[in-house]
Amino acid sequence: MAEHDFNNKYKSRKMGTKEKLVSTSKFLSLILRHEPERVGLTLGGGGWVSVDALLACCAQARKPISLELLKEVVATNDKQRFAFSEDGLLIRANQGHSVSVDLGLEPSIPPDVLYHGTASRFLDSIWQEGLQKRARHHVHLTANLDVAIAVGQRHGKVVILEIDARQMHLDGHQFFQADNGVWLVDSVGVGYMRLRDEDQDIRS
Ligand code: HQG
Repeated sequence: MAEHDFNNKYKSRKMGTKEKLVSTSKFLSLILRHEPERVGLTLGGGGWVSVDALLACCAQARKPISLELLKEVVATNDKQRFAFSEDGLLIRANQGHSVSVDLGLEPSIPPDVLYHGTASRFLDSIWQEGLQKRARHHVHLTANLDVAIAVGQRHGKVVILEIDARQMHLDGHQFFQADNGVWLVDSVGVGYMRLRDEDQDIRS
């Protein structure tokens, strides 16, 4: 379900708990990453917003979320998309923003190899331009092959690019690790990647 389909789903009274958690997560992604103005919110420094303000704005916009549900979404989210501040008063999306946000991440040394899952139909363009961040703030990479496969499958027939992160780092490219473990870079040049062999455990 696209984030934008939340409205219709949310109205359904038949929603089970898991479905409610998923649709609330999608709605929170929409608000905390892309369109905070949809409920009259503005993201503060680091992408943080007051939990009280978030809940009040959602209620005002007729998309009420209880504090209990919010806590459950944050705790159970499959990709740890959201985080509370230590005092629990603020909340933000850990990564994936399209609105301008400085997450305040410090550069980190990446593992030697990282993966990027994408769709085979994008390969021609990727071999021309390298990996570009598109609508997001960064290109997203992962050390976990299964995660890369799942991310690529969202776009079509999955292919996995193996990124020579060690060499990129040695050449001065900055890597950041989001709070949920995703690795973020500005772009990846063609010279740093190769297609992972198809006989090496790719599920399609
Ligand atoms: C592709 C999810 C053509 C790129 C995941 C990708 C991730 C190019 C698509 C996070 C290209 C952008 C990000 C080029 C890049 N030519 N296509 N030169 N350069 N692309 O969704 O990495 O569920 O913005 O390969 O877990 O798929 O949102 O990026 O296929 O961490 O929490 O352009 O989104 O997290 O797609 O996914 P996306 P992504 P969430």
